[in-house]
Amino acid sequence: MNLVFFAGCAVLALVTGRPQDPATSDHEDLILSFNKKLLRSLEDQSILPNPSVHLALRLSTHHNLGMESAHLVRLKTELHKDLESSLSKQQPVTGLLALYTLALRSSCTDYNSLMLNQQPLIQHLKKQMELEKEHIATSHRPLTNYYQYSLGILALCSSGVRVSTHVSNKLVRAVEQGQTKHGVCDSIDTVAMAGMALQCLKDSPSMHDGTQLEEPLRSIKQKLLDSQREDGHMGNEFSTGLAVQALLAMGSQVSDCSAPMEALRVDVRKGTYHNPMAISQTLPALQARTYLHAKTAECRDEDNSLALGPKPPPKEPPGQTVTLQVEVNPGDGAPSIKTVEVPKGSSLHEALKLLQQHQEGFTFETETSLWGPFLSVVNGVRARQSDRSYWHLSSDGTSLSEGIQDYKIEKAQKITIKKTSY
Ligand code: B12
Repeated sequence: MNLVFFAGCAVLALVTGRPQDPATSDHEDLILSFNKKLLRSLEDQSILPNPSVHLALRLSTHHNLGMESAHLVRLKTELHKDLESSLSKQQPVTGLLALYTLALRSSCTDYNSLMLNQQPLIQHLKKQMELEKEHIATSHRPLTNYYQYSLGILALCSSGVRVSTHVSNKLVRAVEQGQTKHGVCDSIDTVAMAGMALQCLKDSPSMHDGTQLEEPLRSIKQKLLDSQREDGHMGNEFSTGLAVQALLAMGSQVSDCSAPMEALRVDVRKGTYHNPMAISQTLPALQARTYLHAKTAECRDEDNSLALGPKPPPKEPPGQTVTLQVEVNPGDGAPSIKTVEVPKGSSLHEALKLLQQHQEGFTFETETSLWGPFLSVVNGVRARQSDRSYWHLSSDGTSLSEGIQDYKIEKAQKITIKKTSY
Protein backbone atom coordinates (compact mmCIF):
# COMPACT_ATOMS: atom_id res chain seq x y z
CA MET A 1 0.00 0.00 0.00
CA ASN A 2 1.34 3.44 -0.87
CA LEU A 3 2.31 5.54 2.16
CA VAL A 4 2.23 8.84 0.27
CA PHE A 5 -1.25 7.92 -0.89
CA PHE A 6 -2.11 7.08 2.75
CA ALA A 7 -0.81 10.38 4.07
CA GLY A 8 -2.63 12.23 1.31
CA CYS A 9 -5.88 10.44 2.16
CA ALA A 10 -5.53 11.29 5.85
CA VAL A 11 -5.17 14.98 5.07
CA LEU A 12 -8.10 14.87 2.65
CA ALA A 13 -10.32 13.18 5.25
CA LEU A 14 -9.52 15.90 7.79
CA VAL A 15 -10.19 18.67 5.29
CA THR A 16 -13.46 17.25 3.97
CA GLY A 17 -14.63 15.97 7.35
CA ARG A 18 -15.25 12.54 5.78
CA PRO A 19 -14.38 9.51 7.92
CA GLN A 20 -10.82 8.19 7.49
CA ASP A 21 -10.13 5.01 5.57
CA PRO A 22 -9.78 2.38 8.36
CA ALA A 23 -6.56 1.08 6.73
CA THR A 24 -5.08 4.61 6.83
CA SER A 25 -5.91 5.19 10.46
CA ASP A 26 -4.64 1.69 11.33
CA HIS A 27 -1.28 2.51 9.69
CA GLU A 28 -1.14 5.90 11.44
CA ASP A 29 -2.01 4.38 14.84
CA LEU A 30 0.65 1.72 14.38
CA ILE A 31 3.31 4.31 13.59
CA LEU A 32 2.25 6.53 16.49
CA SER A 33 2.46 3.74 19.05
CA PHE A 34 5.78 2.58 17.56
CA ASN A 35 7.10 6.14 17.74
CA LYS A 36 5.98 6.36 21.40
CA LYS A 37 7.75 3.09 22.18
CA LEU A 38 10.99 4.64 20.93
CA LEU A 39 10.34 7.85 22.86
CA ARG A 40 9.70 5.77 26.01
CA SER A 41 13.20 4.31 25.72
CA LEU A 42 14.60 7.78 26.53
CA GLU A 43 13.28 7.35 30.07
CA ASP A 44 16.00 4.78 30.83
CA GLN A 45 18.75 7.05 32.09
CA SER A 46 20.90 4.12 33.32
CA ILE A 47 22.41 3.61 29.85
CA LEU A 48 24.29 6.04 27.62
CA PRO A 49 22.07 8.18 25.37
CA ASN A 50 21.75 6.48 21.98
CA PRO A 51 22.44 8.62 18.85
CA SER A 52 20.63 6.16 16.56
CA VAL A 53 17.46 6.56 18.66
CA HIS A 54 17.87 10.34 18.52
CA LEU A 55 18.28 10.28 14.75
CA ALA A 56 15.10 8.24 14.27
CA LEU A 57 13.10 10.51 16.60
CA ARG A 58 14.32 13.55 14.69
CA LEU A 59 13.47 12.01 11.29
CA SER A 60 9.94 11.25 12.46
CA THR A 61 6.93 13.35 11.48
CA HIS A 62 5.69 13.36 15.11
CA HIS A 63 7.72 14.88 17.95
CA ASN A 64 7.99 15.49 21.65
CA LEU A 65 10.33 18.44 21.33
CA GLY A 66 10.94 18.73 25.09
CA MET A 67 12.10 15.12 25.46
CA GLU A 68 14.14 15.34 22.25
CA SER A 69 16.02 18.45 23.40
CA ALA A 70 16.69 16.90 26.84
CA HIS A 71 18.12 13.87 25.02
CA LEU A 72 20.25 16.11 22.83
CA VAL A 73 21.75 17.65 25.97
CA ARG A 74 22.58 14.14 27.25
CA LEU A 75 24.21 13.26 23.91
CA LYS A 76 26.33 16.41 24.04
CA THR A 77 27.50 15.68 27.57
CA GLU A 78 27.44 11.94 28.35
CA LEU A 79 28.01 10.42 24.89
CA HIS A 80 30.44 13.21 24.11
CA LYS A 81 32.53 12.34 27.18
CA ASP A 82 32.40 8.63 26.35
CA LEU A 83 33.68 9.34 22.83
CA GLU A 84 36.46 11.56 24.20
CA SER A 85 37.54 8.76 26.49
CA SER A 86 37.54 6.15 23.66
CA LEU A 87 39.47 8.53 21.39
CA SER A 88 42.13 9.13 24.01
CA LYS A 89 42.54 5.34 24.32
CA GLN A 90 42.85 5.21 20.52
CA GLN A 91 39.86 2.88 20.20
CA PRO A 92 38.16 2.92 16.78
CA VAL A 93 34.83 4.78 17.06
CA THR A 94 33.90 5.39 13.42
CA GLY A 95 30.27 4.21 13.67
CA LEU A 96 29.46 5.87 16.97
CA LEU A 97 31.07 9.15 15.92
CA ALA A 98 29.17 9.03 12.62
CA LEU A 99 25.84 8.38 14.37
CA TYR A 100 26.59 11.22 16.83
CA THR A 101 27.27 13.55 13.88
CA LEU A 102 24.05 12.48 12.12
CA ALA A 103 22.08 12.94 15.36
CA LEU A 104 23.47 16.47 15.75
CA ARG A 105 22.78 17.28 12.09
CA SER A 106 19.20 16.01 12.39
CA SER A 107 18.74 18.42 15.33
CA CYS A 108 20.17 21.31 13.26
CA THR A 109 22.97 21.73 15.82
CA ASP A 110 25.94 23.67 14.51
CA TYR A 111 28.77 21.27 15.26
CA ASN A 112 31.48 23.00 13.25
CA SER A 113 32.80 24.45 16.48
CA LEU A 114 32.15 21.32 18.58
CA MET A 115 35.40 19.98 20.03
CA LEU A 116 36.31 16.51 21.21
CA ASN A 117 39.60 16.54 23.15
CA GLN A 118 40.32 20.03 21.73
CA GLN A 119 39.87 18.96 18.10
CA PRO A 120 36.82 19.59 15.90
CA LEU A 121 34.42 16.64 15.72
CA ILE A 122 34.58 16.53 11.91
CA GLN A 123 38.39 16.32 12.01
CA HIS A 124 38.08 13.25 14.22
CA LEU A 125 35.61 11.67 11.83
CA LYS A 126 37.92 12.34 8.88
CA LYS A 127 40.82 10.86 10.88
CA GLN A 128 38.81 7.73 11.74
CA MET A 129 37.98 7.29 8.05
CA GLU A 130 41.65 7.70 7.12
CA LEU A 131 42.57 4.96 9.60
CA GLU A 132 39.83 2.71 8.23
CA LYS A 133 41.03 3.36 4.66
CA GLU A 134 44.66 2.61 5.52
CA HIS A 135 43.59 -0.58 7.26
CA ILE A 136 41.69 -1.69 4.15
CA ALA A 137 44.77 -0.93 2.03
CA THR A 138 47.06 -2.99 4.26
CA SER A 139 44.76 -5.73 5.61
CA HIS A 140 41.91 -5.83 3.04
CA ARG A 141 39.28 -5.06 5.72
CA PRO A 142 38.35 -1.97 7.70
CA LEU A 143 39.40 -1.48 11.32
CA THR A 144 35.76 -1.85 12.36
CA ASN A 145 33.48 -3.09 9.57
CA TYR A 146 31.94 -1.89 6.29
CA TYR A 147 28.70 -0.98 8.08
CA GLN A 148 30.58 1.60 10.15
CA TYR A 149 32.71 2.64 7.16
CA SER A 150 29.45 3.40 5.28
CA LEU A 151 28.06 5.31 8.26
CA GLY A 152 31.28 7.37 8.27
CA ILE A 153 30.87 8.29 4.58
CA LEU A 154 27.19 9.12 5.14
CA ALA A 155 27.97 11.38 8.12
CA LEU A 156 30.73 13.25 6.27
CA CYS A 157 28.53 13.64 3.21
CA SER A 158 25.55 14.82 5.31
CA SER A 159 27.84 17.43 6.87
CA GLY A 160 28.83 18.77 3.45
CA VAL A 161 32.40 17.45 3.76
CA ARG A 162 34.09 16.22 0.59
CA VAL A 163 34.73 12.46 0.59
CA SER A 164 37.68 11.40 -1.55
CA THR A 165 37.08 8.88 -4.33
CA HIS A 166 39.77 6.68 -2.70
CA VAL A 167 37.45 6.31 0.29
CA SER A 168 34.25 5.69 -1.69
CA ASN A 169 35.94 3.35 -4.20
CA LYS A 170 36.99 1.08 -1.35
CA LEU A 171 33.35 0.73 -0.36
CA VAL A 172 32.24 0.18 -3.95
CA ARG A 173 34.83 -2.59 -4.32
CA ALA A 174 33.86 -4.24 -1.02
CA VAL A 175 30.21 -4.45 -2.07
CA GLU A 176 31.15 -5.74 -5.53
CA GLN A 177 33.40 -8.42 -4.07
CA GLY A 178 30.85 -9.50 -1.44
CA GLN A 179 32.97 -8.43 1.54
CA THR A 180 29.99 -6.87 3.27
CA LYS A 181 29.50 -9.82 5.60
CA HIS A 182 27.89 -10.37 8.99
CA GLY A 183 30.20 -12.99 10.40
CA VAL A 184 30.23 -15.47 7.55
CA CYS A 185 26.82 -14.60 6.06
CA ASP A 186 25.82 -11.72 3.78
CA SER A 187 24.85 -8.56 5.64
CA ILE A 188 21.90 -6.83 4.01
CA ASP A 189 22.17 -4.17 6.74
CA THR A 190 25.65 -3.33 5.44
CA VAL A 191 24.66 -3.34 1.77
CA ALA A 192 21.77 -0.99 2.66
CA MET A 193 24.02 1.38 4.62
CA ALA A 194 26.55 1.36 1.76
CA GLY A 195 23.71 2.24 -0.64
CA MET A 196 22.63 5.23 1.46
CA ALA A 197 26.22 6.45 1.82
CA LEU A 198 26.96 6.24 -1.92
CA GLN A 199 23.58 7.74 -2.83
CA CYS A 200 24.36 10.72 -0.58
CA LEU A 201 27.62 11.23 -2.53
CA LYS A 202 25.84 10.88 -5.84
CA ASP A 203 23.31 13.53 -4.77
CA SER A 204 26.15 15.97 -3.97
CA PRO A 205 27.71 16.59 -7.41
CA SER A 206 29.89 19.41 -6.08
CA MET A 207 31.59 16.87 -3.82
CA HIS A 208 31.75 13.83 -6.01
CA ASP A 209 31.58 12.69 -9.60
CA GLY A 210 28.18 11.03 -9.40
CA THR A 211 28.34 9.29 -12.80
CA GLN A 212 30.95 6.85 -11.42
CA LEU A 213 28.45 5.76 -8.79
CA GLU A 214 25.55 4.96 -11.10
CA GLU A 215 26.58 1.37 -11.83
CA PRO A 216 27.55 0.50 -8.20
CA LEU A 217 24.23 1.92 -6.96
CA ARG A 218 22.30 -0.06 -9.55
CA SER A 219 24.02 -3.24 -8.40
CA ILE A 220 23.37 -2.46 -4.70
CA LYS A 221 19.71 -1.91 -5.49
CA GLN A 222 19.61 -5.28 -7.26
CA LYS A 223 21.31 -7.01 -4.30
CA LEU A 224 18.67 -5.57 -1.97
CA LEU A 225 15.81 -6.60 -4.27
CA ASP A 226 17.29 -10.11 -4.61
CA SER A 227 17.42 -10.44 -0.81
CA GLN A 228 13.62 -10.29 -0.55
CA ARG A 229 12.17 -13.46 1.00
CA GLU A 230 8.73 -14.87 0.32
CA ASP A 231 7.39 -13.26 3.50
CA GLY A 232 8.54 -9.82 2.27
CA HIS A 233 11.58 -9.42 4.54
CA MET A 234 14.85 -8.29 3.01
CA GLY A 235 17.61 -10.24 4.73
CA ASN A 236 15.87 -10.72 8.08
CA GLU A 237 13.45 -8.86 10.37
CA PHE A 238 16.25 -6.59 11.58
CA SER A 239 17.70 -5.58 8.23
CA THR A 240 14.42 -4.95 6.38
CA GLY A 241 13.97 -1.41 7.77
CA LEU A 242 17.42 -0.37 6.57
CA ALA A 243 16.88 -2.09 3.21
CA VAL A 244 13.61 -0.18 2.67
CA GLN A 245 15.31 3.09 3.69
CA ALA A 246 18.08 2.40 1.16
CA LEU A 247 15.66 1.56 -1.66
CA LEU A 248 13.68 4.75 -1.04
CA ALA A 249 16.90 6.77 -0.88
CA MET A 250 17.94 5.25 -4.21
CA GLY A 251 14.73 6.42 -5.86
CA SER A 252 12.29 3.53 -5.41
CA GLN A 253 8.69 4.58 -4.88
CA VAL A 254 6.89 3.64 -1.65
CA SER A 255 4.55 1.48 -3.77
CA ASP A 256 7.59 -0.52 -5.01
CA CYS A 257 8.37 -1.41 -1.37
CA SER A 258 4.89 -2.50 -0.35
CA ALA A 259 5.85 -6.14 0.42
CA PRO A 260 8.81 -5.37 2.76
CA MET A 261 6.82 -2.53 4.35
CA GLU A 262 3.92 -4.85 5.04
CA ALA A 263 6.39 -7.37 6.54
CA LEU A 264 7.63 -4.57 8.85
CA ARG A 265 4.07 -3.72 9.91
CA VAL A 266 3.38 -7.40 10.69
CA ASP A 267 6.57 -7.46 12.83
CA VAL A 268 5.57 -4.26 14.65
CA ARG A 269 2.15 -5.77 15.49
CA LYS A 270 3.82 -9.00 16.69
CA GLY A 271 6.13 -6.99 18.98
CA THR A 272 9.31 -8.18 17.21
CA TYR A 273 10.95 -4.80 17.72
CA HIS A 274 11.43 -4.10 21.41
CA ASN A 275 15.13 -3.21 21.33
CA PRO A 276 15.34 0.60 20.82
CA MET A 277 18.07 0.03 18.20
CA ALA A 278 15.75 -2.17 16.15
CA ILE A 279 12.94 0.42 16.43
CA SER A 280 15.33 3.22 15.50
CA GLN A 281 16.35 1.50 12.26
CA THR A 282 12.75 0.56 11.33
CA LEU A 283 10.61 3.60 12.23
CA PRO A 284 12.05 5.88 9.51
CA ALA A 285 11.30 3.26 6.83
CA LEU A 286 7.68 2.97 7.95
CA GLN A 287 7.35 6.72 7.63
CA ALA A 288 9.02 6.66 4.19
CA ARG A 289 11.94 8.61 5.63
CA THR A 290 15.62 7.71 5.24
CA TYR A 291 18.91 8.64 6.90
CA LEU A 292 19.54 10.90 3.89
CA HIS A 293 16.85 13.27 5.17
CA ALA A 294 19.18 14.26 8.05
CA LYS A 295 21.27 16.24 5.55
CA THR A 296 18.44 18.64 4.74
CA ALA A 297 16.72 18.81 8.15
CA GLU A 298 15.53 22.35 8.87
CA CYS A 299 13.90 21.85 12.29
CA ARG A 300 11.22 24.46 11.61
CA ASP A 301 7.45 24.34 12.27
CA GLU A 302 7.64 20.85 13.73
CA ASP A 303 4.73 18.93 15.18
CA ASN A 304 4.95 18.66 18.98
CA SER A 305 2.04 16.35 19.69
CA LEU A 306 3.75 13.14 20.79
CA ALA A 307 2.87 12.56 24.45
CA LEU A 308 3.55 9.55 26.65
CA GLY A 309 0.84 8.12 28.88
CA PRO A 310 1.59 6.32 32.17
CA LYS A 311 4.09 3.44 32.04
CA PRO A 312 2.46 0.03 31.44
CA PRO A 313 2.84 -2.29 34.50
CA PRO A 314 5.63 -4.92 34.23
CA LYS A 315 4.52 -8.43 33.21
CA GLU A 316 4.32 -11.06 35.97
CA PRO A 317 6.73 -14.00 35.49
CA PRO A 318 4.77 -17.22 34.80
CA GLY A 319 6.39 -19.27 37.59
CA GLN A 320 7.22 -22.37 35.45
CA THR A 321 10.78 -23.40 34.70
CA VAL A 322 12.40 -24.90 31.61
CA THR A 323 15.59 -26.92 31.17
CA LEU A 324 18.33 -25.23 29.25
CA GLN A 325 21.46 -26.92 27.95
CA VAL A 326 24.38 -24.64 27.25
CA GLU A 327 27.14 -25.93 25.01
CA VAL A 328 30.38 -23.99 24.83
CA ASN A 329 32.51 -24.76 21.79
CA PRO A 330 35.89 -23.00 21.93
CA GLY A 331 36.61 -24.03 18.33
CA ASP A 332 40.04 -25.49 19.07
CA GLY A 333 39.12 -27.92 21.86
CA ALA A 334 36.41 -30.25 23.10
CA PRO A 335 32.96 -28.67 23.60
CA SER A 336 31.48 -28.74 27.14
CA ILE A 337 27.77 -29.02 27.96
CA LYS A 338 26.09 -27.76 31.16
CA THR A 339 22.42 -27.87 32.17
CA VAL A 340 20.42 -25.32 34.16
CA GLU A 341 16.76 -24.82 35.15
CA VAL A 342 15.59 -21.31 34.34
CA PRO A 343 12.26 -19.47 34.77
CA LYS A 344 10.26 -19.68 31.53
CA GLY A 345 10.59 -16.39 29.63
CA SER A 346 14.02 -15.50 31.11
CA SER A 347 16.44 -13.78 28.82
CA LEU A 348 19.47 -15.78 27.73
CA HIS A 349 21.52 -13.24 29.69
CA GLU A 350 19.62 -14.08 32.92
CA ALA A 351 19.99 -17.80 32.15
CA LEU A 352 23.76 -17.48 31.68
CA LYS A 353 24.01 -15.59 34.99
CA LEU A 354 22.15 -18.45 36.74
CA LEU A 355 24.46 -20.99 35.11
CA GLN A 356 27.52 -19.01 36.23
CA GLN A 357 26.20 -18.79 39.82
CA HIS A 358 25.18 -22.43 40.19
CA GLN A 359 27.68 -24.41 38.14
CA GLU A 360 31.43 -24.72 38.29
CA GLY A 361 33.28 -24.33 35.00
CA PHE A 362 31.18 -21.67 33.29
CA THR A 363 31.99 -17.95 33.31
CA PHE A 364 31.22 -15.13 30.92
CA GLU A 365 31.67 -11.39 30.45
CA THR A 366 29.90 -8.86 28.28
CA GLU A 367 30.65 -5.49 26.67
CA THR A 368 28.04 -2.77 26.36
CA SER A 369 26.95 -1.74 22.89
CA LEU A 370 24.08 0.19 21.34
CA TRP A 371 22.24 -3.14 20.91
CA GLY A 372 22.77 -4.14 24.57
CA PRO A 373 25.27 -6.57 26.15
CA PHE A 374 27.56 -8.26 23.62
CA LEU A 375 28.95 -11.60 24.79
CA SER A 376 32.70 -11.07 24.60
CA VAL A 377 34.42 -13.55 26.97
CA VAL A 378 33.40 -17.16 27.72
CA ASN A 379 35.34 -19.37 30.15
CA GLY A 380 38.12 -16.78 30.13
CA VAL A 381 38.46 -16.80 26.32
CA ARG A 382 37.97 -13.42 24.65
CA ALA A 383 36.66 -13.25 21.08
CA ARG A 384 37.41 -9.88 19.54
CA GLN A 385 37.04 -7.65 16.52
CA SER A 386 40.82 -7.18 16.21
CA ASP A 387 41.41 -10.91 15.60
CA ARG A 388 38.15 -11.31 13.67
CA SER A 389 36.46 -13.76 15.97
CA TYR A 390 33.27 -13.71 18.05
CA TRP A 391 31.11 -15.97 20.18
CA HIS A 392 28.34 -17.05 17.80
CA LEU A 393 24.96 -17.95 19.34
CA SER A 394 22.57 -20.62 18.14
CA SER A 395 19.59 -22.56 19.48
CA ASP A 396 19.17 -26.22 18.48
CA GLY A 397 21.39 -25.52 15.48
CA THR A 398 19.63 -22.32 14.31
CA SER A 399 21.57 -19.08 14.46
CA LEU A 400 19.94 -16.58 16.86
CA SER A 401 18.71 -13.36 15.33
CA GLU A 402 18.87 -11.59 18.70
CA GLY A 403 21.50 -11.13 21.39
CA ILE A 404 21.64 -12.48 24.94
CA GLN A 405 19.47 -9.73 26.44
CA ASP A 406 16.64 -9.91 23.91
CA TYR A 407 16.48 -13.65 23.26
CA LYS A 408 13.93 -15.21 25.63
CA ILE A 409 13.95 -18.86 26.75
CA GLU A 410 10.36 -20.01 26.22
CA LYS A 411 10.98 -23.78 25.90
CA ALA A 412 13.62 -26.41 26.67
CA GLN A 413 16.47 -26.14 24.17
CA LYS A 414 20.21 -26.36 23.62
CA ILE A 415 22.04 -23.06 23.23
CA THR A 416 25.42 -23.34 21.52
CA ILE A 417 28.03 -20.66 22.07
CA LYS A 418 30.76 -21.23 19.51
CA LYS A 419 33.97 -19.29 18.98
CA THR A 420 33.85 -18.43 15.32
CA SER A 421 36.31 -16.71 13.00
CA TYR A 422 35.22 -14.53 10.11
C1 B12 B 1 29.16 -5.92 12.31
C2 B12 B 1 28.10 -6.69 13.07
C3 B12 B 1 28.50 -7.77 13.82
C4 B12 B 1 29.97 -8.14 14.05
C5 B12 B 1 30.57 -7.16 15.11
C6 B12 B 1 32.08 -7.08 15.10
C7 B12 B 1 32.60 -6.29 13.95
N1 B12 B 1 33.11 -6.89 12.94
O1 B12 B 1 32.52 -5.08 13.95
C8 B12 B 1 29.84 -9.62 14.53
C9 B12 B 1 29.96 -10.55 13.34
C10 B12 B 1 30.79 -10.05 15.62
C11 B12 B 1 28.37 -9.65 15.02
C12 B12 B 1 27.90 -10.62 15.89
C13 B12 B 1 26.56 -10.79 16.20
N2 B12 B 1 25.53 -10.15 15.68
CO1 B12 B 1 25.76 -8.53 14.61
N3 B12 B 1 25.80 -7.00 13.53
C14 B12 B 1 26.73 -6.28 12.98
C15 B12 B 1 26.17 -5.11 12.15
C16 B12 B 1 26.21 -5.48 10.66
C17 B12 B 1 26.84 -3.76 12.37
C18 B12 B 1 27.07 -3.39 13.85
C19 B12 B 1 27.78 -2.07 13.98
O2 B12 B 1 28.98 -1.98 13.76
N4 B12 B 1 27.03 -1.00 14.35
C20 B12 B 1 27.53 0.38 14.43
C21 B12 B 1 28.03 0.75 15.81
C22 B12 B 1 28.20 2.25 15.93
O3 B12 B 1 27.10 0.37 16.82
P1 B12 B 1 27.60 -0.47 18.10
O4 B12 B 1 26.37 -0.95 18.77
O5 B12 B 1 28.60 0.26 18.86
O6 B12 B 1 28.35 -1.69 17.36
C23 B12 B 1 28.77 -2.83 18.05
C24 B12 B 1 27.61 -3.72 18.47
O7 B12 B 1 26.56 -3.57 17.52
C25 B12 B 1 28.23 -5.09 18.44
N5 B12 B 1 27.27 -6.05 17.90
C26 B12 B 1 27.24 -6.53 16.67
N6 B12 B 1 26.22 -7.38 16.53
C27 B12 B 1 25.59 -7.39 17.71
C28 B12 B 1 24.46 -8.09 18.11
C29 B12 B 1 23.98 -7.94 19.39
C30 B12 B 1 22.74 -8.65 19.76
C31 B12 B 1 24.67 -7.10 20.31
C32 B12 B 1 24.17 -6.94 21.69
C33 B12 B 1 25.81 -6.40 19.92
C34 B12 B 1 26.23 -6.56 18.61
O8 B12 B 1 29.35 -5.02 17.57
C35 B12 B 1 29.49 -3.69 17.04
C36 B12 B 1 30.95 -3.37 16.84
O9 B12 B 1 31.63 -3.45 18.05
C37 B12 B 1 24.69 -5.05 12.70
C38 B12 B 1 23.67 -4.50 11.71
C39 B12 B 1 22.72 -3.47 12.27
N7 B12 B 1 21.58 -3.35 11.68
O10 B12 B 1 22.99 -2.76 13.23
C40 B12 B 1 24.45 -6.55 13.06
C41 B12 B 1 23.42 -6.94 14.13
C42 B12 B 1 23.44 -5.90 15.23
N8 B12 B 1 23.89 -8.24 14.65
C43 B12 B 1 22.94 -9.02 14.95
C44 B12 B 1 23.10 -10.31 15.56
C45 B12 B 1 21.85 -11.15 15.75
C46 B12 B 1 24.35 -10.76 15.98
C47 B12 B 1 24.64 -12.06 16.76
C48 B12 B 1 23.72 -12.27 17.98
C49 B12 B 1 24.55 -13.25 15.77
C50 B12 B 1 24.67 -14.62 16.43
N9 B12 B 1 23.70 -15.49 16.15
O11 B12 B 1 25.61 -14.91 17.13
C51 B12 B 1 26.14 -11.85 17.15
C52 B12 B 1 26.39 -11.34 18.59
C53 B12 B 1 26.66 -12.49 19.55
C54 B12 B 1 27.34 -12.06 20.83
N10 B12 B 1 28.56 -12.53 21.01
O12 B12 B 1 26.77 -11.35 21.65
C55 B12 B 1 21.58 -8.42 14.65
C56 B12 B 1 20.90 -7.95 15.94
C57 B12 B 1 19.41 -8.09 15.90
C58 B12 B 1 18.81 -8.00 17.29
N11 B12 B 1 17.53 -7.83 17.36
O13 B12 B 1 19.44 -8.10 18.29
C59 B12 B 1 21.96 -7.31 13.62
C60 B12 B 1 21.00 -6.13 13.61
C61 B12 B 1 22.01 -7.98 12.21
C62 B12 B 1 20.71 -8.48 11.74
N12 B12 B 1 20.03 -7.80 10.84
O14 B12 B 1 20.27 -9.54 12.16
N13 B12 B 1 27.67 -8.67 14.49
